[in-house]
Amino acid sequence: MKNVLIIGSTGQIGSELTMKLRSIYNGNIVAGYIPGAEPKGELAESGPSAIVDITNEQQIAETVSKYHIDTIYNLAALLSAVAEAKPQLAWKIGMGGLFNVLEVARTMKCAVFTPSSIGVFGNNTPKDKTPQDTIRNPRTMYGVTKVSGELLSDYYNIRFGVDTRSVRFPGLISYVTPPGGGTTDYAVDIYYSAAKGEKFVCPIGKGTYMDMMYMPDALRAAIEIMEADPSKFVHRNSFNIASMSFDPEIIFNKIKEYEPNFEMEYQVDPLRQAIAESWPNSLDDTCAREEWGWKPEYDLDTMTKDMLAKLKERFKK
Ligand code: AKB
Repeated sequence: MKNVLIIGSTGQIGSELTMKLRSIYNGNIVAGYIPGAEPKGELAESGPSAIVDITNEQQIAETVSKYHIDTIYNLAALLSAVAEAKPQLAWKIGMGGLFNVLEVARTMKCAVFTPSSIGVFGNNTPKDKTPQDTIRNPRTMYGVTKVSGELLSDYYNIRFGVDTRSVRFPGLISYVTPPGGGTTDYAVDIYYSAAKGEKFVCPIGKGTYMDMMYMPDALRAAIEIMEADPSKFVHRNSFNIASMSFDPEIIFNKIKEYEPNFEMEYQVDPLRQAIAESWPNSLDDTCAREEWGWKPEYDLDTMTKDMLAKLKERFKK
């Protein structure tokens, strides 16, 4: 049995991760949310939920105590583009929030998963097959909080023995909950346009490669790393994971194989473009494969078929 608190359960990965955890564990799988972002539908009906504002340590501790939580999934964060508009808030949630979670985990003996991101890398990082251990010098607030979060999580593991684990997520693609405020969001939005039969206006320039991943693989990564035997771990915070890398032309042409009339034009957003250019073209995920058996299941083709089928079904209704 496992009792899990998901902080940020109504966000892009949170809602799907909560449902997945409820389908595999029979303990308390608590959907933590902030007022104004309440769980709805199946997420609200299939298990307990609680108001957990990550900036409020007391609230986290009370929920951990009430539901006998042993694992916290800390998914609260502002994504890269929106964090540039609100850097102070991004720090408060990303770092202040993480500190609160780690303190509760230290005193109440919980394991902690906090996703990191390809955003930890910067302009001086090797771009292709970016290694696990390399230069992390982002110039975005999102990246700064993610690098600091990796360091703080490792510190709590080494200094206090808190079982902290993490993966560096690439852009996550899903037909369930849309992302908001990320640099990689275009790779989700493009499927929505294609499924609705609309022309797509792409904010990221031709030739800009970034790593992406289909949500089912991302959910598996988040669960499998927390279930892994840590005796083989050389790293903890945080592992490169990868499944596919493409630029806007490649995903557009892939969608056109299934939707021949699909059209796209470019209107590059300078903020997102600068962030995208500072991120790797592709990651080397050898350490995750060797240390806990990571292996992706989806590639661009299988993901595209599934995304288009699911979204077209939805828009038909
Ligand atoms: C973003 O674009 O900000 C996120 C990420 C890659 O971490 N999707």
